[in-house]
Order: sequence, then structure tokens, then C-alpha cells
Amino acid sequence: MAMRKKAAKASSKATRKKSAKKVVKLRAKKPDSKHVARNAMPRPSAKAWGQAGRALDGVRILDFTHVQSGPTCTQLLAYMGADVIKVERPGVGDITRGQLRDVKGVDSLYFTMLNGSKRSITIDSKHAKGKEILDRLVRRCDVLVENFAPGALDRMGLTFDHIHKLNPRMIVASVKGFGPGPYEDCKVYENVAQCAGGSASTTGFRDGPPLVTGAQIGDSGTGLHLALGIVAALYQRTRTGRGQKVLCAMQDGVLNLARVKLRDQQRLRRGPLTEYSQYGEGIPFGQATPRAGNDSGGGQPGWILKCKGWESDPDAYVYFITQAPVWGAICDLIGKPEWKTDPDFSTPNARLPRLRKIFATIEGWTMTMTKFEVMALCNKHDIPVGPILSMKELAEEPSLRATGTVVEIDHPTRGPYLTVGNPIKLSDSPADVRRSPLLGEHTDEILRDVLEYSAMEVAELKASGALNASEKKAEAA
Ligand code: CAO
Repeated sequence: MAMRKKAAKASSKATRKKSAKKVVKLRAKKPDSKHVARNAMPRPSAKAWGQAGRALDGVRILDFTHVQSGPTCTQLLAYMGADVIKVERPGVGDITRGQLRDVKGVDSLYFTMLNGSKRSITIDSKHAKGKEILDRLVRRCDVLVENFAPGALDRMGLTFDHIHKLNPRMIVASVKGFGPGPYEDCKVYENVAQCAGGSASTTGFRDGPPLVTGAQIGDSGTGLHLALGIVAALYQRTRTGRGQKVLCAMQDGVLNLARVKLRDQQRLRRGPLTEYSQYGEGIPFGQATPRAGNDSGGGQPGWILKCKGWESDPDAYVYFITQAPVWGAICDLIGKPEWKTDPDFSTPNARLPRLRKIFATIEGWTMTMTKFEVMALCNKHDIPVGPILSMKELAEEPSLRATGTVVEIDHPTRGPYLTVGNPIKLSDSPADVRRSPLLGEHTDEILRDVLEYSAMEVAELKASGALNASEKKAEAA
């Protein structure tokens, strides 16, 4: 027994020694391996800027998105070079192809402006052969993006476990209306998200109802959040070798964009929100962040002011910010030099209860000029002012065309149309903005080149009905 104990002691000592040696070895290796990892990055390209491919070259996306939120995400990734394969229901496609149509029989602008630079394949995901094709796609793609109603992907058999068994590297990215909780099973559209995420209750005028905003912060905003999540997961995968789930709930996305209003909610506990014009008007605050009309959401008071022509032009306005450092210049410009020294106006705190009077006086001045004249004059003095631009003006603005933010694209059935290009400018990855695909336009080439089916197999798949709509189904849609 004692002998065995002794032997065991000796052997554990030896193991400890050995492992200590190992630790030393590992420790010695650690800086090296870091060094190697850093050196594993290719040498800086000698190619000219913009000639070294695109940021997401080599990333293939199985795009199961529809309507707006998901498509916004995958379109952006496509602009950045990802190969986005949009899977659509045979004969029907993304519902937006036929929504808000301005030209009979062709894909709507709703669709074309959210699905640029993608390829389209039609697959019936509930058909046995369709499921086989989808499994093959899962094996050959890096990311699956979807924004179906909760549970729809699972009902197709594409559970996370199934996907991960087929391809452990796959990132599965989803938009849902709500995160886990009481509403997780609910379907959600843009304005529902704006209301549930705190935007509507804080938008509009105090004496009016809650308002939704025209900017699609629920759909497009959440799509942008999802794109960031996907890119982060792709980066983490370079270290872990495995994919993960990425979930963006529209309520969370809207709340993230409305975070300054949650800031104000907490400030309310300590007293009135002095930068809200309601404070200057002597109207008491309630329990929750109120609607602030056109008050600025930051620390520099602002308001929308009329300009020349406002009587007939609904957009003849400027947003005017009374930024404290340029207060003197504002007083001189609007013909109120005495406000520079008047204790009622000379400091930001003194001005807060008088914002209404101040903006009314400034408006008396802005109404004598067009919004562009106001902007030109104010800019000379570093006064932050912005014209209210109509969509017509934005569509015609040459500088937005020059930067590729507004792009004119030709389409085989609808002709030329405008779209919004990539608002994120990468100096070494020029945006790849191409027209949206026709329904199923790339079915054959994807089956052949990506999935490597033989000509005979393609013919068999077509005959199976997994790729085409039955007459009845197409009519019903
Ligand atoms: N082949 C066969 N069936 C397909 C298919 C294909 N290629 N693609 C989709 N389908 C099926 C789905 O499997 C689903 O069927 P089941 O309900 O039987 O499982 C069905 O089409 C409908 O999907 P859906 O429920 O997602 O679509 P919907 O029009 O009823 O709802 C929406 C739309 C947007 C409310 C819902 O998808 C949703 O809440 N999505 C999450 C939140 C979101 O992104 N909202 C923003 C949308 S943009 O305003």
C-alpha cells in the first residue's frame, strides 16, 4: 500500500514536473503564436485602392428574407461584395415584387430598391426535393439570413441544430419583431416596431397623437443592426471556426435608435427637461418622456423655421440650431446684437425658458430668404442649419449622384430607376450596386455552378416541381 502510495506520489510529481515543463513550453510559445497570428495576415496589398476586391468577397449568403427588414441587410452585404442568393417561392417570390406597383406587370420599386446586387433562385421549401436543394445550399453558404414570422424557418425543417449538423460554420441571422418574452410569437411590421420601440410615443407634438416617422427605423434600421451582427459573427468565426445565431428584434433596434428618449425618461426623475420648449411654456411634465415636436434631441436647442415661399412650398423650411458658441454671430445676423449682453439671452440657461420667443424672432429673419440662402449665410458663420429637402430635391441632387448614394440603374423590364447605393463608403471596397434579379433568374446557374448538379439532375429537379409553381399555386398568389 505504502509502496503504491510512494509510486503514485512519484508519478504525480513527475506529471507535475512534466506539465510544469509543458506550461513553460506553452508560455514560451504564447507570444510566438500571437506573433504568428499577426503575421498570418497577408502582406499589405500593393494593388491600387479599390483594386483589391471587395470587403465581403468570398462570403456566400443564403438569403431567405422578404419585405424590407431582412432585404435591407442582405442588399447592404451584397453591395459590399457578398454573393447573395435570394431563395424565393416559385411563381410568387418576395411579396413586395407585386406590392405598390407603379408599372403593370413588372417588379415594383419596393422590390427593386431592396434587392439590388443579389441572385434569385426559386425553391419550394416545403417540397421534399426543395428541402434537399436547401440542405445543399446550407452546406455551401456562410450565412443564412431570414425574417420569417416566428417559427416559420423551423417549420421548414431548418432548425438551428439541423443547419449546424450540415454546416457548423454557418451563421444563422434573424430579424424578429420582438425578442424572447411575452410578444416573441407576434408578427411585426415597421410601424408596430416604431410604436413598440418607443419612437412613436416620443414623436409628434405634445397636443397631438403619437406619430410614426417616414424613416423606416423598424425595418431598415433593424436590417442595419443585423448586418453589423453578421459581420461581427464572420470575424469571430475566423478564430472559433464555428457559426452562431444572430438575432435582432425590431423593438430592440428601434429602442436603440431612440436611446436619447430613454435618457430623458431617467432625467425626468430629477426635474423638468429644460431644453424641451414645454419647459419654457410653463407646461408641467408627466411621468413619461413627452413628445417634443421639433425640439432638438441634444443639448443645443433647435427648431424648424419657415423660409421664403413657405405659403406654397411645403418644404420651404430650415432646421436652425442656436448652438451656444455661435450665439453672438446669430444675434448679429438676425439684427439682435443687444441679445449678446442682455442677461435674459446672453447665456444658454437664460435662453431655455425663452426659446419660443427666440425662434419666432429668428423665423422673422429666415422668412425673408430661401432655405438655401439661409443655409449659405449661416454656414459662413459656422451656424449649424439644415434645409428641409424634399425627396424630389434629393433625387435630383448632383452631389448625391457623384458619391454613389443615389444611383440610376437599368432594369430589363422596368427600364431605369433610382436606388439608394451604399451609404457606407469603404475606401478600398467600392460599392457593387447592380439591378435586382428577376424572379428565379439565376436558378439554373446556381444549381449548376454553386450546387454542382449535373445537367441531368437539374432536369430531374425541374420535373419534380420543387423549382416551379403549379399553375394553381401561382394563380392563388
Ligand atoms: N417555399 C415555400 N414556402 C415558403 C417559401 C418558399 N420558398 N418561403 C416562404 N414560405 C412560407 C413560409 O414557410 C411560411 O409558411 P408557414 O407559415 O406555413 O410556416 C409562409 O411562407 C409565410 O411566411 P411568413 O409568416 O413569414 O409571412 P407573412 O406574410 O405571413 O408575414 C411578416 C410577414 C413580415 C409579418 C412576418 O414574416 C414577420 O413577422 N417577420 C419577422 C419580422 C419582420 O421582419 N418584419 C418586418 C417585415 S418588413 O415590414
